Formats: sequence, C-alpha cells, structure tokens
Amino acid sequence: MSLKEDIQKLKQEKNAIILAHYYVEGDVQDVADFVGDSFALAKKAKETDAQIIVFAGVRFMGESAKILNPDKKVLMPDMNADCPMAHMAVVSNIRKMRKEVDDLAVVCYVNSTAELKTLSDVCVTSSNAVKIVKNLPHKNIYFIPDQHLASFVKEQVPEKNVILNDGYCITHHRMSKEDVLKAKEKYPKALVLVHPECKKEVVELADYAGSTAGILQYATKSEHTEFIIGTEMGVLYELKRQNPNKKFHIMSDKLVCVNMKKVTLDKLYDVLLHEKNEIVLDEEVMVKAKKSMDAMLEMAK
Ligand code: CIZ
Ligand code: SF4
Repeated sequence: MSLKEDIQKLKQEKNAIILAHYYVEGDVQDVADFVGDSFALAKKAKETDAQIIVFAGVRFMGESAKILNPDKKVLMPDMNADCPMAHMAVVSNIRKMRKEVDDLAVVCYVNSTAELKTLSDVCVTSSNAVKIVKNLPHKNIYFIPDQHLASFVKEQVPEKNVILNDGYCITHHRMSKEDVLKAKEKYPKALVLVHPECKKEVVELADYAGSTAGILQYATKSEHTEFIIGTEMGVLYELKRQNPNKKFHIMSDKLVCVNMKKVTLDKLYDVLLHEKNEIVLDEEVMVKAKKSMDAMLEMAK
C-alpha cells in the first residue's frame, strides 16, 4: 500500500479527520478531508464529529482548532511549523492601549498565538476582517498583529480609527512593487491577484486583493484566463485543480512559507499512528481565547 492509502486507512480506523491549509504541499492536500483557508478550516473544525483532528498547517491553526474543540485531540504533523507573525504583538502594548484609548476594540487576526487571542475582543481572518471591523460598535480599533492587513482594513473602513501594530508575515512581506512590475512585464495579459498580507505598494498595483478563498473564487468566476498570484505558492495547486484550462503564474519564487512546507506525508502518518504532537493549552487560556473566536464566528455570519 502507498503512504497515502495507509493514511486513509488509519484515518478511518481512528475516526480522524485531516484538515489542510492551501499553503501545504499538494500531496498533503491530497489526503485531506477538507482543504481551505484559516477561516473555513476553523469552521470545519467546529462542525466535525471526528475524535481526532490532524491539522496540516502551522501551530496557530492547530491551536484555533483546539480552542473550538476542547474535548478533541488535535495533532500537528510538525510542532516546529510555527508562524513568526503569530508572535508579533506585545502584551504590554495591548494593555497600555486599553488603558489609554477610549472606545477601543482589540481586533486580532487569527494568525496569532492563543495568548494574544485571550487579550482581544474579537478575532478576524482575511476573509471577514473588513465586515467585522465595520460592524463593531467601537470607534477605535487596535488591529494586531499584521500591519498590512490592518492597513488594508483601514482603507476599506475609513469611518473607523484603525491603529496599526508592527507585525508582518515574513512570506508576503518579501513582495515589493518591483516584483509586481516584473511579473506584469513578463505576463502582460494576466490579472494580478494578491493577499492583503502584502505591502500596500503591492496591493495598490493589484486587480484584486483578498483572502486565499477570495482569490480562488475570483479566478474561478472570472472570464479572464491568465493570472499572476501574489500569495504563498501552495495555493496554485487548488487554483489549477479547479481551473485546469486557466494559466497561473506565481508573482515571485520568494513566495514560499517555510513553515507550511515542514508538513509532510511521512510526518502526518507518524503523528496519526502514534497520536503524538498533541496541542495542549491551559484551560483558562482556552476559555478566554474561545470568546474572541466565537465572537468572530457570530459576527461573520
Ligand atoms: O498567510 C496565511 O497564513 C493565511 C493567509 C492564512 C489564512 O488562511 O488566512
Ligand atoms: Fe505565517 Fe505568513 Fe506563513 Fe501564513 S504565510 S503561516 S502568515 S509566515
């Protein structure tokens, strides 16, 4: 039997489900029960009846699945697959901001540690950040940790005072205006679709900016047949699968998230077999973080 078949068999025996992010390798996406962006995966994690969730993604995603399913086992193929941006907000700054700014909501991108979520009023993903910030009753919004998604939201919701933090995604942050122009020169007929984790100078040159799910939907519905993609290159696998007759070019070879690529089929099989690398969180952290995750799920409806 092949490794993929072994994984399928083990999954059934153990009543396990595999959730995979678009950014992991294609062969890992192949064994998943569901592939999606972090928002869709968080919702799936909440709906499942499976006893074990294997999360093919980075640590904050596994933590979010655990927060929404405290009674389930959440296993990570590689515990070192962690997102640097998830740690890029300072607890004392959040506390200071709460003291100093009236009528303030702390809005936390889900790409963040469980601890940061406990200090926030509501979580958001790139799919729902604009909608949620728009609908919050507060005038002032401290958006953590990503400065670029914050700046994208600020632009879309000018009626709010969105205060930026200095975090960023090390993968998307690598893209510059020059990378967009170079790609456009190479593929002049292609539309440019980017993730709002990219810098403002990149988003400004794009035909569309949105979450990975948004990019997929845009490319699939569009009458255009050629696209330059400004997000992690793993998403090309699903773009091509859904649109075999369209052409997709990655904006730059630098768009690789090394942490997502730590997830491999071998590791996935091993953690499922031995039920190891379980996400364990402090009870109080889980309860507090769940409040901001639940607030997101409610407000995004
Ligand atoms: O950069 C990431 O990790 C993204 C875009 C996650 C997600 O699906 O929102
Ligand atoms: Fe983190 Fe960026 Fe990798 Fe996403 S792509 S997991 S935000 S480093």
